[in-house]
Amino acid sequence: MRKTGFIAIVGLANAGKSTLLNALIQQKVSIVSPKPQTTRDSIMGVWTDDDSQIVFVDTPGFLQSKNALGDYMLKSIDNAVDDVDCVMVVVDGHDGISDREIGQITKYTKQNAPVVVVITKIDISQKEKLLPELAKLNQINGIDQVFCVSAKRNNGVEELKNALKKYLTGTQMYFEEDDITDKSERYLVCEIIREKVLLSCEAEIPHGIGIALNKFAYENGGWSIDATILVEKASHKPIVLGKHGAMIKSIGIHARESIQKLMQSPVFLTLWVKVKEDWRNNPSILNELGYSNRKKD
Ligand SMILES: Nc1nc2c(ncn2[C@@H]2O[C@H](COP(=O)(O)OP(=O)(O)O)[C@@H](O)[C@H]2O)c(=O)[nH]1
Ligand SMILES: [Mg+2]
Repeated sequence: MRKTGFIAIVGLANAGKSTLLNALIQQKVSIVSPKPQTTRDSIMGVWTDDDSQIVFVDTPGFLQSKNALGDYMLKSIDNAVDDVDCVMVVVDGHDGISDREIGQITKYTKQNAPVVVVITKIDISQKEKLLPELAKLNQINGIDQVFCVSAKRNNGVEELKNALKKYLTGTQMYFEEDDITDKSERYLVCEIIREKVLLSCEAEIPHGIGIALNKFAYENGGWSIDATILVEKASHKPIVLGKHGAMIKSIGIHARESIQKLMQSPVFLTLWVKVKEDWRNNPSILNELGYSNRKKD
């Protein structure tokens, strides 16, 4: 019988949580970009092998909520750390450990689940700087283990995964053996498109974009997908479109490539850009895009 359980992945925005999740399960389920607030919702990544099933719950980074979407993101962190077998706090080793992180880690050590700290990005961290940072963790009582990894280079990730198995307390399988996430294909398709917009457009478009799927159908030997990129301000639309439509074309090419990989069949992708002012405070649009404030059951 396999040991099973849930492990929450928490930490500051941009710490490297989603990259670590993808490395742990050896599949890309959570999108990654250099921009903070790339992950909006808790997303589960599932690892199943001969002796265990680990359900990792990736979360948006800790943030100062400024709108209804921010409230939703914070709520999804609380829901994720509620009732897990272990809380894994991810820290960017290259940035050093901030007081805010020390505070968060201390808070988690006072809750029920064991706390593990993972220092990541050691591929770009200097050893001399890392050691004093590690010393800061020694001051905190109740951290069960500390690991140093590079998720990007896949260094130390297998060792981490094996070490995490000891925290699993269940025996019930939560997912099928070949499941990799709790999210639907429709959700992953929208996330891929959002990732490509974040990666393509520079700082001008911070995080105010949403993706609405108008069509998702298998026809004529491939997936026919039609999606709208929602922007918050009229001035953002020409940025996403680019000069003579060059930007949206490039977003489309990259998105199609990744979606084809996900769906394992040809993809016909049509993208639109629409201005929806202040959509991040509009309950009906938030709901339509899947950011509804449901409680974990
Ligand atoms: N060099 C390096 N960069 C990383 C590593 N892990 C994540 N990153 C980068 O850090 C940025 C934020 O990563 P992401 O996983 O989205 O962070 P999240 O906001 O915590 O989920 C991205 O540009 C990643 O490519 C790592 O191990 N090494
Ligand atoms: Mg993330």
